[in-house]
Amino acid sequence: MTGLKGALIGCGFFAINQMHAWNDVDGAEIVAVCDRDPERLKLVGDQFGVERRYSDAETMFADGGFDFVDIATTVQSHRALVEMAARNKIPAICQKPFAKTLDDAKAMVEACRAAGVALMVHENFRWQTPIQAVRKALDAGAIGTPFWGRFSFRSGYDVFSGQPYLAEGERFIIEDLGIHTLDIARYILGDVSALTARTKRVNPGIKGEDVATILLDHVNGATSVVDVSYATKLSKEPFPETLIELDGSEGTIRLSQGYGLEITNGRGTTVMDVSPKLLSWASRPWHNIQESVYAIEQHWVDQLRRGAEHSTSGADNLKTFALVEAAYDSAARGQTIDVRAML
Ligand code: NAD
Ligand code: 89V
Repeated sequence: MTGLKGALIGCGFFAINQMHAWNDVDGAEIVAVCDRDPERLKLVGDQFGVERRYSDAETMFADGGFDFVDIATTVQSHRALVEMAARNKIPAICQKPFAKTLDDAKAMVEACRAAGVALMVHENFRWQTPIQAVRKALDAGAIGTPFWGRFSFRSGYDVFSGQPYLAEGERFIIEDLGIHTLDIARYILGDVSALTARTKRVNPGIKGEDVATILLDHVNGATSVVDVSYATKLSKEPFPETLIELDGSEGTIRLSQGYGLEITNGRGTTVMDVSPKLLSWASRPWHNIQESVYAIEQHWVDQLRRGAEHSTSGADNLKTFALVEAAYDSAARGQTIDVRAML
Protein backbone atom coordinates (compact mmCIF):
# COMPACT_ATOMS: atom_id res chain seq x y z
CA MET A 1 0.00 0.00 0.00
CA THR A 2 1.33 3.48 -0.82
CA GLY A 3 1.96 5.89 2.01
CA LEU A 4 -0.44 8.60 3.15
CA LYS A 5 0.36 12.16 2.21
CA GLY A 6 -0.04 14.79 4.91
CA ALA A 7 0.01 18.59 5.15
CA LEU A 8 1.13 20.47 8.25
CA ILE A 9 -0.39 23.81 9.32
CA GLY A 10 1.65 25.78 11.87
CA CYS A 11 5.46 25.65 11.66
CA GLY A 12 6.20 26.91 15.18
CA PHE A 13 8.12 25.69 18.24
CA PHE A 14 6.47 22.27 18.64
CA ALA A 15 5.96 21.52 14.93
CA ILE A 16 9.69 20.77 14.67
CA ASN A 17 9.08 17.67 16.84
CA GLN A 18 6.05 16.73 14.76
CA MET A 19 8.04 17.01 11.51
CA HIS A 20 10.94 14.93 12.86
CA ALA A 21 8.46 12.30 14.02
CA TRP A 22 6.70 12.23 10.61
CA ASN A 23 10.09 11.37 9.07
CA ASP A 24 10.22 8.28 11.32
CA VAL A 25 6.57 7.20 10.92
CA ASP A 26 5.95 4.20 8.73
CA GLY A 27 3.32 4.86 6.03
CA ALA A 28 3.11 8.65 5.85
CA GLU A 29 5.03 11.69 4.63
CA ILE A 30 4.44 15.43 4.83
CA VAL A 31 4.11 16.90 1.31
CA ALA A 32 3.03 20.48 2.11
CA VAL A 33 3.52 22.96 4.94
CA CYS A 34 1.65 26.13 5.80
CA ASP A 35 2.35 29.07 8.12
CA ARG A 36 1.28 32.68 7.92
CA ASP A 37 4.73 33.66 9.27
CA PRO A 38 7.12 33.54 6.25
CA GLU A 39 10.20 33.02 8.44
CA ARG A 40 8.76 29.93 10.15
CA LEU A 41 7.51 28.61 6.81
CA LYS A 42 10.98 28.90 5.26
CA LEU A 43 12.73 27.47 8.31
CA VAL A 44 10.58 24.33 8.46
CA GLY A 45 10.28 23.95 4.67
CA ASP A 46 14.08 24.13 4.29
CA GLN A 47 14.90 21.97 7.33
CA PHE A 48 12.60 19.14 6.25
CA GLY A 49 12.91 19.57 2.46
CA VAL A 50 9.22 20.28 1.78
CA GLU A 51 8.76 22.16 -1.51
CA ARG A 52 5.04 22.94 -1.35
CA ARG A 53 4.69 25.93 1.00
CA TYR A 54 1.63 28.05 1.76
CA SER A 55 0.97 31.18 3.78
CA ASP A 56 -2.77 30.50 3.70
CA ALA A 57 -4.54 27.26 4.64
CA GLU A 58 -7.55 27.83 2.32
CA THR A 59 -5.22 27.96 -0.69
CA MET A 60 -3.46 24.79 0.44
CA PHE A 61 -6.77 22.91 0.78
CA ALA A 62 -7.88 24.24 -2.63
CA ASP A 63 -4.70 22.85 -4.23
CA GLY A 64 -5.22 19.51 -2.41
CA GLY A 65 -2.99 16.51 -3.06
CA PHE A 66 -2.88 15.27 0.55
CA ASP A 67 -4.81 12.66 2.57
CA PHE A 68 -4.72 14.31 6.01
CA VAL A 69 -3.84 17.55 7.75
CA ASP A 70 -1.80 17.98 10.93
CA ILE A 71 -2.85 21.20 12.69
CA ALA A 72 0.02 22.43 14.89
CA THR A 73 -1.12 26.02 15.45
CA THR A 74 -2.08 27.48 18.84
CA VAL A 75 -5.65 27.17 20.07
CA GLN A 76 -7.09 30.39 18.59
CA SER A 77 -7.15 28.91 15.06
CA HIS A 78 -8.10 25.30 15.88
CA ARG A 79 -11.86 25.53 15.30
CA ALA A 80 -11.58 27.38 11.97
CA LEU A 81 -8.90 24.99 10.66
CA VAL A 82 -10.67 21.78 11.77
CA GLU A 83 -13.90 23.01 10.18
CA MET A 84 -11.94 23.87 7.01
CA ALA A 85 -10.59 20.30 6.95
CA ALA A 86 -14.13 18.93 7.40
CA ARG A 87 -15.46 21.09 4.55
CA ASN A 88 -12.71 19.72 2.33
CA LYS A 89 -13.37 16.13 3.53
CA ILE A 90 -9.82 15.79 4.85
CA PRO A 91 -9.13 13.81 8.08
CA ALA A 92 -7.48 16.04 10.69
CA ILE A 93 -5.15 15.88 13.66
CA CYS A 94 -5.52 18.90 15.95
CA GLN A 95 -3.03 19.90 18.65
CA LYS A 96 -4.17 20.31 22.24
CA PRO A 97 -5.78 22.33 23.74
CA PHE A 98 -8.45 21.13 21.32
CA ALA A 99 -10.48 24.37 21.45
CA LYS A 100 -11.07 27.59 23.34
CA THR A 101 -14.36 26.34 24.82
CA LEU A 102 -16.18 23.03 25.20
CA ASP A 103 -18.92 24.33 22.88
CA ASP A 104 -16.32 24.94 20.16
CA ALA A 105 -14.87 21.47 20.73
CA LYS A 106 -18.33 19.86 20.41
CA ALA A 107 -18.93 21.78 17.16
CA MET A 108 -15.58 20.56 15.76
CA VAL A 109 -16.40 16.93 16.58
CA GLU A 110 -19.82 17.33 14.96
CA ALA A 111 -18.36 18.96 11.81
CA CYS A 112 -15.98 16.02 11.27
CA ARG A 113 -18.66 13.44 12.10
CA ALA A 114 -21.08 15.02 9.59
CA ALA A 115 -18.32 15.14 6.94
CA GLY A 116 -17.40 11.51 7.65
CA VAL A 117 -13.73 12.30 8.33
CA ALA A 118 -11.53 11.15 11.22
CA LEU A 119 -10.50 13.69 13.85
CA MET A 120 -7.75 13.00 16.41
CA VAL A 121 -6.51 15.38 19.09
CA HIS A 122 -2.72 15.38 19.44
CA GLU A 123 -3.00 14.44 23.13
CA ASN A 124 0.33 12.66 23.26
CA PHE A 125 1.09 12.29 26.99
CA ARG A 126 -0.85 9.02 27.34
CA TRP A 127 1.50 7.65 24.64
CA GLN A 128 4.62 8.19 26.77
CA THR A 129 6.49 4.94 27.45
CA PRO A 130 6.19 5.20 31.28
CA ILE A 131 2.44 5.92 31.09
CA GLN A 132 1.93 2.98 28.73
CA ALA A 133 3.87 0.79 31.21
CA VAL A 134 1.52 1.78 34.05
CA ARG A 135 -1.50 1.01 31.89
CA LYS A 136 -0.02 -2.36 30.90
CA ALA A 137 0.58 -3.32 34.55
CA LEU A 138 -3.03 -2.41 35.43
CA ASP A 139 -4.40 -4.34 32.43
CA ALA A 140 -2.36 -7.37 33.56
CA GLY A 141 -4.15 -7.19 36.93
CA ALA A 142 -0.92 -6.43 38.84
CA ILE A 143 -2.71 -4.54 41.63
CA GLY A 144 -6.30 -5.81 41.31
CA THR A 145 -8.91 -3.05 41.18
CA PRO A 146 -7.44 0.43 41.64
CA PHE A 147 -9.35 2.56 44.16
CA TRP A 148 -7.07 5.61 44.52
CA GLY A 149 -4.57 7.50 42.38
CA ARG A 150 -2.33 10.53 42.23
CA PHE A 151 -1.10 12.05 38.97
CA SER A 152 1.50 14.66 39.68
CA PHE A 153 3.55 17.11 37.58
CA ARG A 154 5.49 19.55 39.75
CA SER A 155 8.32 21.55 38.22
CA GLY A 156 10.25 24.80 38.20
CA TYR A 157 11.22 24.49 34.51
CA ASP A 158 11.16 27.67 32.42
CA VAL A 159 8.53 26.77 29.82
CA PHE A 160 8.08 30.42 28.89
CA SER A 161 11.37 30.71 26.99
CA GLY A 162 10.22 28.20 24.33
CA GLN A 163 6.52 29.10 24.50
CA PRO A 164 6.27 32.82 25.46
CA TYR A 165 2.48 32.86 24.83
CA LEU A 166 2.05 30.70 27.96
CA ALA A 167 2.87 33.73 30.13
CA GLU A 168 0.26 35.87 28.44
CA GLY A 169 -3.05 33.98 28.69
CA GLU A 170 -5.64 34.43 31.46
CA ARG A 171 -5.49 30.62 31.75
CA PHE A 172 -2.20 28.78 32.00
CA ILE A 173 -1.33 25.53 33.73
CA ILE A 174 -4.64 23.64 33.62
CA GLU A 175 -5.27 24.53 29.98
CA ASP A 176 -1.70 23.86 28.80
CA LEU A 177 -0.24 21.14 31.01
CA GLY A 178 -2.98 19.96 33.36
CA ILE A 179 -4.96 18.98 30.26
CA HIS A 180 -2.34 16.24 29.69
CA THR A 181 -2.36 15.16 33.35
CA LEU A 182 -6.17 15.03 33.42
CA ASP A 183 -6.10 12.94 30.24
CA ILE A 184 -3.64 10.53 31.86
CA ALA A 185 -5.94 10.25 34.91
CA ARG A 186 -8.85 9.35 32.59
CA TYR A 187 -6.70 6.93 30.60
CA ILE A 188 -5.58 5.12 33.75
CA LEU A 189 -8.63 5.28 36.05
CA GLY A 190 -11.48 5.89 33.59
CA ASP A 191 -14.02 8.65 33.02
CA VAL A 192 -14.84 11.23 35.64
CA SER A 193 -18.24 12.07 37.14
CA ALA A 194 -17.36 15.05 39.37
CA LEU A 195 -14.42 17.37 39.98
CA THR A 196 -13.26 19.89 42.59
CA ALA A 197 -10.31 22.23 41.96
CA ARG A 198 -8.22 24.91 43.60
CA THR A 199 -5.73 27.14 41.75
CA LYS A 200 -3.00 29.68 42.53
CA ARG A 201 -0.66 32.01 40.71
CA VAL A 202 2.77 32.06 42.38
CA ASN A 203 4.91 33.54 39.58
CA PRO A 204 4.11 37.30 39.47
CA GLY A 205 5.48 37.55 35.90
CA ILE A 206 2.63 35.62 34.27
CA LYS A 207 -1.11 36.22 33.92
CA GLY A 208 -2.63 32.81 34.55
CA GLU A 209 -2.52 30.21 37.33
CA ASP A 210 0.67 28.16 37.69
CA VAL A 211 -0.52 25.77 40.43
CA ALA A 212 -3.63 23.58 40.47
CA THR A 213 -4.89 20.81 42.74
CA ILE A 214 -7.81 18.81 41.38
CA LEU A 215 -9.86 16.07 43.06
CA LEU A 216 -11.56 13.64 40.66
CA ASP A 217 -14.46 11.24 41.32
CA HIS A 218 -14.17 8.52 38.69
CA VAL A 219 -17.29 6.80 37.35
CA ASN A 220 -16.00 3.41 38.60
CA GLY A 221 -15.81 4.69 42.19
CA ALA A 222 -12.07 5.40 42.30
CA THR A 223 -10.82 8.75 43.61
CA SER A 224 -7.76 10.57 42.32
CA VAL A 225 -5.79 13.75 42.75
CA VAL A 226 -4.25 15.61 39.81
CA ASP A 227 -1.70 18.14 41.04
CA VAL A 228 0.30 20.34 38.70
CA SER A 229 2.73 23.17 39.35
CA TYR A 230 5.32 25.26 37.52
CA ALA A 231 6.24 26.99 40.78
CA THR A 232 7.99 24.03 42.42
CA LYS A 233 11.76 24.34 42.75
CA LEU A 234 13.36 20.99 43.50
CA SER A 235 16.98 19.87 43.90
CA LYS A 236 16.58 17.65 40.82
CA GLU A 237 14.26 19.13 38.18
CA PRO A 238 11.72 16.49 37.07
CA PHE A 239 10.44 18.22 33.88
CA PRO A 240 8.61 16.78 31.96
CA GLU A 241 7.85 13.68 34.01
CA THR A 242 4.36 12.80 35.25
CA LEU A 243 4.64 10.86 38.51
CA ILE A 244 1.93 8.35 39.40
CA GLU A 245 0.78 6.61 42.57
CA LEU A 246 -1.94 3.98 42.40
CA ASP A 247 -3.39 1.90 45.23
CA GLY A 248 -5.42 -1.19 44.30
CA SER A 249 -7.21 -4.03 46.04
CA GLU A 250 -4.17 -6.32 45.51
CA GLY A 251 -1.20 -3.94 45.54
CA THR A 252 0.34 -0.64 44.57
CA ILE A 253 2.09 1.01 41.61
CA ARG A 254 4.55 3.86 41.95
CA LEU A 255 6.00 5.66 38.90
CA SER A 256 8.72 7.83 40.35
CA GLN A 257 11.16 10.47 39.18
CA GLY A 258 13.84 8.99 36.92
CA TYR A 259 11.34 6.65 35.22
CA GLY A 260 11.35 3.93 37.86
CA LEU A 261 8.23 1.76 38.02
CA GLU A 262 7.68 -0.14 41.27
CA ILE A 263 4.89 -2.70 41.58
CA THR A 264 4.08 -4.29 44.94
CA ASN A 265 1.58 -7.11 45.33
CA GLY A 266 1.20 -10.52 46.97
CA ARG A 267 4.18 -11.80 44.98
CA GLY A 268 6.51 -9.10 46.37
CA THR A 269 7.97 -5.99 44.77
CA THR A 270 9.34 -5.60 41.23
CA VAL A 271 11.24 -2.54 40.05
CA MET A 272 11.57 -1.69 36.35
CA ASP A 273 13.25 1.04 34.34
CA VAL A 274 10.57 2.43 32.02
CA SER A 275 12.69 5.22 30.51
CA PRO A 276 11.64 6.52 27.10
CA LYS A 277 13.92 5.92 24.11
CA LEU A 278 16.17 8.79 23.06
CA LEU A 279 15.22 9.01 19.37
CA SER A 280 17.96 10.13 16.96
CA TRP A 281 16.55 13.67 16.70
CA ALA A 282 15.46 14.01 20.34
CA SER A 283 17.16 15.80 23.23
CA ARG A 284 16.88 15.47 27.01
CA PRO A 285 14.74 16.25 28.95
CA TRP A 286 12.19 16.53 26.12
CA HIS A 287 12.83 12.99 24.81
CA ASN A 288 9.88 11.58 26.79
CA ILE A 289 7.47 13.95 25.04
CA GLN A 290 9.27 13.59 21.69
CA GLU A 291 8.95 9.81 21.70
CA SER A 292 5.22 10.13 22.43
CA VAL A 293 4.83 12.42 19.41
CA TYR A 294 6.23 9.67 17.20
CA ALA A 295 3.93 7.10 18.90
CA ILE A 296 0.73 9.13 18.44
CA GLU A 297 1.56 9.92 14.80
CA GLN A 298 2.16 6.22 14.05
CA HIS A 299 -1.16 5.45 15.80
CA TRP A 300 -2.88 8.04 13.57
CA VAL A 301 -1.64 6.33 10.41
CA ASP A 302 -2.33 2.78 11.64
CA GLN A 303 -5.92 3.54 12.71
CA LEU A 304 -6.67 5.64 9.62
CA ARG A 305 -5.63 2.74 7.42
CA ARG A 306 -7.78 0.33 9.45
CA GLY A 307 -10.71 2.76 9.49
CA ALA A 308 -10.70 2.44 13.30
CA GLU A 309 -11.30 5.06 16.02
CA HIS A 310 -8.24 6.79 17.47
CA SER A 311 -7.41 6.54 21.17
CA THR A 312 -7.62 10.33 21.49
CA SER A 313 -10.35 10.94 18.91
CA GLY A 314 -12.16 14.26 19.03
CA ALA A 315 -15.09 12.52 20.74
CA ASP A 316 -12.79 11.01 23.38
CA ASN A 317 -11.06 14.32 23.97
CA LEU A 318 -14.34 16.09 24.76
CA LYS A 319 -14.26 14.14 28.04
CA THR A 320 -10.77 15.44 28.83
CA PHE A 321 -11.56 18.96 27.69
CA ALA A 322 -14.67 19.01 29.91
CA LEU A 323 -12.36 18.39 32.90
CA VAL A 324 -10.35 21.50 32.00
CA GLU A 325 -13.46 23.67 31.86
CA ALA A 326 -14.84 22.06 35.02
CA ALA A 327 -11.57 22.73 36.87
CA TYR A 328 -11.64 26.46 36.05
CA ASP A 329 -15.32 26.63 36.94
CA SER A 330 -14.80 24.78 40.21
CA ALA A 331 -11.85 26.98 41.23
CA ALA A 332 -13.80 30.15 40.41
CA ARG A 333 -16.97 29.12 42.26
CA GLY A 334 -15.45 27.04 45.06
CA GLN A 335 -17.85 24.23 44.16
CA THR A 336 -17.79 20.63 42.97
CA ILE A 337 -18.77 20.34 39.29
CA ASP A 338 -20.95 17.59 37.81
CA VAL A 339 -18.85 16.66 34.77
CA ARG A 340 -21.38 14.30 33.20
CA ALA A 341 -23.90 17.13 32.91
CA MET A 342 -21.42 19.02 30.70
CA LEU A 343 -21.19 16.32 28.02
P1 NAD B 1 3.98 28.57 18.15
O1 NAD B 1 3.34 29.88 18.39
O2 NAD B 1 5.46 28.45 18.30
O3 NAD B 1 3.64 28.05 16.68
C1 NAD B 1 2.38 28.19 16.09
C2 NAD B 1 2.60 28.53 14.60
O4 NAD B 1 1.34 28.50 13.96
C3 NAD B 1 3.19 29.92 14.39
O5 NAD B 1 4.34 29.82 13.56
C4 NAD B 1 2.06 30.71 13.71
O6 NAD B 1 2.53 31.66 12.78
C5 NAD B 1 1.28 29.59 13.04
N1 NAD B 1 -0.15 29.90 12.82
C6 NAD B 1 -1.07 30.28 13.74
N2 NAD B 1 -2.28 30.38 13.18
C7 NAD B 1 -2.14 30.06 11.87
C8 NAD B 1 -3.04 29.96 10.78
N3 NAD B 1 -4.34 30.22 10.92
N4 NAD B 1 -2.55 29.57 9.58
C9 NAD B 1 -1.24 29.30 9.43
N5 NAD B 1 -0.33 29.37 10.43
C10 NAD B 1 -0.77 29.74 11.63
O7 NAD B 1 3.23 27.53 19.08
P2 NAD B 1 3.78 26.11 19.60
O8 NAD B 1 4.50 26.29 20.87
O9 NAD B 1 4.42 25.38 18.49
O10 NAD B 1 2.38 25.41 19.98
C11 NAD B 1 1.49 25.00 18.99
C12 NAD B 1 0.43 24.11 19.63
O11 NAD B 1 1.09 22.94 20.12
C13 NAD B 1 -0.26 24.74 20.84
O12 NAD B 1 -1.63 24.43 20.80
C14 NAD B 1 0.42 24.09 22.05
O13 NAD B 1 -0.41 23.96 23.18
C15 NAD B 1 0.75 22.73 21.49
N6 NAD B 1 1.87 22.06 22.15
C16 NAD B 1 1.71 20.75 22.39
C17 NAD B 1 2.71 20.02 23.01
C18 NAD B 1 2.48 18.56 23.27
O14 NAD B 1 3.29 17.89 23.89
N7 NAD B 1 1.38 18.01 22.77
C19 NAD B 1 3.90 20.67 23.39
C20 NAD B 1 4.04 22.02 23.09
C21 NAD B 1 3.02 22.71 22.45
O1 89V C 1 2.84 19.83 26.30
C1 89V C 1 2.73 21.04 26.28
O2 89V C 1 1.73 21.52 25.86
C2 89V C 1 3.87 21.95 26.66
C3 89V C 1 4.60 21.65 27.92
C4 89V C 1 4.87 20.20 28.20
C5 89V C 1 5.93 22.38 27.91
O3 89V C 1 3.82 22.19 28.96
O4 89V C 1 3.38 23.26 26.71
